[in-house]
Amino acid sequence: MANESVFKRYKNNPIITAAAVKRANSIHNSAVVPFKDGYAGVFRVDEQDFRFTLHAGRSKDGIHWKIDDEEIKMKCSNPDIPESKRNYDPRITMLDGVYYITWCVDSSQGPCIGLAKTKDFENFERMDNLFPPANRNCVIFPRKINGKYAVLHRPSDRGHTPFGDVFYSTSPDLVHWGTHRFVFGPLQGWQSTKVGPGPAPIEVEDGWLLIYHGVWTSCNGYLYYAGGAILDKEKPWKVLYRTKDYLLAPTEIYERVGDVPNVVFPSSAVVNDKTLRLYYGCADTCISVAEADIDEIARFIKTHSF
Ligand code: BMA
Repeated sequence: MANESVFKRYKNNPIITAAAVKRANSIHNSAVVPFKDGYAGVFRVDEQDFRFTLHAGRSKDGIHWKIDDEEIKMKCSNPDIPESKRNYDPRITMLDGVYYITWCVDSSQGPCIGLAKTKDFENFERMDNLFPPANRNCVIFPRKINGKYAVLHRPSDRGHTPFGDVFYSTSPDLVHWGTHRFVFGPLQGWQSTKVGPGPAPIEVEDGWLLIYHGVWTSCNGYLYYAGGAILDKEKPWKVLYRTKDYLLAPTEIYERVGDVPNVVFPSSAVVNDKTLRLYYGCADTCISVAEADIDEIARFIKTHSF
């Protein structure tokens, strides 16, 4: 089949633009979860003074959103937790009724991983940073694995560098992290510069379905794509399948044109019945969704694997 595509974009993309938030320059790579009888989210807003801030939002249908104009003010009871200069690219995972947010914190020493929790998307409590610099992406698995909290993350990135590999780490308490395992790094083509985990992995029959971003360097700069992998259920650092072909590429005008052109940045996924709805940032400017049957995604990954 020519130009085979598993994901179908929503016809009214982009679903969220800077118009949704006062003082926003752009709103993009953001995290959404089912919440009560609708959805809630933590959104990356790049403000008009170019501070990057996190804002809470709510929606009945996951498409039409009410996003707070004010940034989230996190309670922080530990004065030793370093202040964050910029906050961006959040992911959310729900564990036992608590929503954990991981995101990239720009510290004086470089990008590192912040951690916070909420039960209601109104009160947020900042926890200790999950990893020190340099680390730019992190997402928590939706259940403990072998009795431990587990994450996928992407250390080794001081700015735009030609290296950036995905690692797996575990913790007994979300504070102390160890048993670090290399999962995968860049490979030829659209994922040859760097890769990073996207939405929280989803448990499927064959393992953990991970949607990730891959970056290619053209003579005109970086291009961001979405790919997929299936990781072993008990040893998720073992990659069972990984896409040679991308799942989603920047092809639409709103993905091609914006503050950073040619970017699709997958950051959260919601599954309803068998349909996976992917939320992704477009050209560092706005947010779109695309949907696919979850079995079809798994089949595509398996049949288009290295
Ligand atoms: C990455 C991150 C993302 C961004 C992408 C493209 O390094 O900073 O937030 O979408 O670059 O600019």
